[in-house]
Amino acid sequence: MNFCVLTIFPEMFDALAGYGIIRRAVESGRISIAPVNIRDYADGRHKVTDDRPYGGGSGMVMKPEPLAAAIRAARERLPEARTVLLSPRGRAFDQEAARQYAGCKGLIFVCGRYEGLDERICETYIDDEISIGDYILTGGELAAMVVIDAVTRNIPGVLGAEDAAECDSFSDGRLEYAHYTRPREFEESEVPEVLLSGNHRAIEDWRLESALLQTLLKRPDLLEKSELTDREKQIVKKWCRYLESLVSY
Ligand code: 4FN
Repeated sequence: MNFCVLTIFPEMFDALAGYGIIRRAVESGRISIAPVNIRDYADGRHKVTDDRPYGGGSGMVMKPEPLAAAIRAARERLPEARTVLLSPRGRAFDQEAARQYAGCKGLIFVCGRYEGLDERICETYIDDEISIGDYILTGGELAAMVVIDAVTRNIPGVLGAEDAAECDSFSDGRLEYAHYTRPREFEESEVPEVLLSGNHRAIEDWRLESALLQTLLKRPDLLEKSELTDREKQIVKKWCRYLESLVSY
C-alpha cells in the first residue's frame, strides 16, 4: 500500500514511520509513506499556503491553488489512489473502515491546518471525508497517522502469522480478555489460577468470559452492535443477573 500525505508539516510523519510495526512494514516494502509538503506547491517568494477568510472573521484558510497542485502531483504518482480528507465533519473512522481502506490501491491523505481548506477543494478534489473522533485538533496530521496505523495492520503480512489481523475478527466488536504475565504475585495481587493450570479448554472458557465481562462493564455500547452466539449471550446474561443481585434489596 502506498500512502501519500499532503501536509505543511511533513516531518511529523517521521514519528509514525520510525517505530515498531509500521517501521517494519515500511522496511519490508509492504507500505510506503510519502509526505508531500504543500508549501512546495505554493507560488511566490514566501510560498504562502494560507490566506484571510472572505467575509471576515478570525483565523486563516488554506489557499486552494497549492492544495490543488499538490493533489494533482500526488495523483500523478498514485493514479489509482483515493483522495481522503481528514476532517471533523467526516464519516466516523472505525475498524470496518480500516479493513476496507486496506484493500485500496493507494491512499492520498489531505491534512488541514488553520481553520481548514477552501470549500472548493472539498467539492472537487476530495473522494472521502473521514473523522477520527469528536474533539478539536490543531491539524489533520495526527488523524492521518491514526488512520495509516489502523489501515496498515490490516495489510497482509504486516502482522506476524501469530497475531494476524484475521484473528482480530474473533475479538471484533468487543474488548479483549484481561492479560497477565510474570510475576505470579504483584503487589499482593495474584494471576487467576486457571491461567497457570495448563488446561487449554478452561483457559479458552475463562478468556471468553473475561472478554465479555470487560465489554459489558466498560464498553456496553459495543455489545449492542456485536452479534453474540447463544453461548456468549448466556455468559452475558449470567453476569447481568449477578450485577442485578448486587444492587437489589
Ligand atoms: N480538525 C469540532 C468542530 C469544529 C472544528 C473542529 C476542529 C484541524 C483544520 C479542522 C478534528 C477532529 C477529528 C481530522 C472540531 C480531524 C479534525 C478529526 C481536524 C485544523 C480544520 C481541524 C465538533 C469535532 C469538536 C480543526 C468538533 N479527524 N477543527 O478540530 O482536522 O480528522
